[in-house]
Amino acid sequence: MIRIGDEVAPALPDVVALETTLVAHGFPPGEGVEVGLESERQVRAAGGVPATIGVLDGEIVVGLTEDELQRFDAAARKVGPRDLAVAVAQRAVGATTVGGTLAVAKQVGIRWMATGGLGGVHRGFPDPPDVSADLSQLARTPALVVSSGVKSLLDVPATAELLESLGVPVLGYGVDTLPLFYAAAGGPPVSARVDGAREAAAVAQAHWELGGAGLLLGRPPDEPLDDVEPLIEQALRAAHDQRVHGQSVTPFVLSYLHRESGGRTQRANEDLIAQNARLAGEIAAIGSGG
Ligand code: PSU
Ligand code: MN
Repeated sequence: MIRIGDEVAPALPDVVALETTLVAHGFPPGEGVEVGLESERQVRAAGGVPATIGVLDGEIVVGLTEDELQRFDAAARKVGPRDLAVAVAQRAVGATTVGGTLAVAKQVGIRWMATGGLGGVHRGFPDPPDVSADLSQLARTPALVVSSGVKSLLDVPATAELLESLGVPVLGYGVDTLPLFYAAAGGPPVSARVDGAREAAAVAQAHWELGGAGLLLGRPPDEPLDDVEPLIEQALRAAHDQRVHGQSVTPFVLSYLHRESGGRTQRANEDLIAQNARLAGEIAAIGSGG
């Protein structure tokens, strides 16, 4: 049921898992694929081996080819941990979220992943009681996820609290607070700061030796946007007024922001995804004992 690419199988300790939801649903039509390919290039440049993961033709593919990746467009199903089996059985094109990708990584033994921003507790909890399955899957998967923290359209302090409850270390990459996706400053405190890829890899290895599972490493974007919050509030209001809910909220809000910011959030999002992929590649190369 799981097909592992030729390049991926022999290199598992160095492999960085990449997701397909951001390819299919995180950017305007046609643009997500380039973001995914750039992430792969960044992982390679840093000495790691990328494995972009998704569901295709009744199989879970670990290490999609470029041609295969082209099939992950807006028509793809968004696939979290609960949706993997159904997507396989129904032969859907399934774009895996962070949670969906981690569930696959767990099965095949991949220890590293990169994304833009982790999902979490949506603002307004418990009405609706919308909490991303990224969190529960991270809590049960021995892998380190590099991201620009938690997406700031969420309730980031509540998400940080829940990660503590779940026993997930929240590390800051050279910072003491969790990055806020587009913004670097103003987030809740991290559980520990690490300075450099080597220290991040050492903490992850120690956590796994102690029977721990997932870790989050928050890397602040190199060129943060600090003025997006009013637009986020506007986007969330629009989502509410248009009765957008469940899995559609995040893609709706991201595309609203990309459009209404004149492309600024889109460029920032592309850049931070590439930066996170590079760092994950660096950590994977070190973490495997290099
Ligand atoms: N990071 C981005 N863009 C995205 C995502 C992450 O820069 O679109 C995706 C990831 O796949 C993450 C998902 O798992 O958003 C969270 O969706 P939800 O809130 O519905 O769980
Ligand atoms: Mn949700």
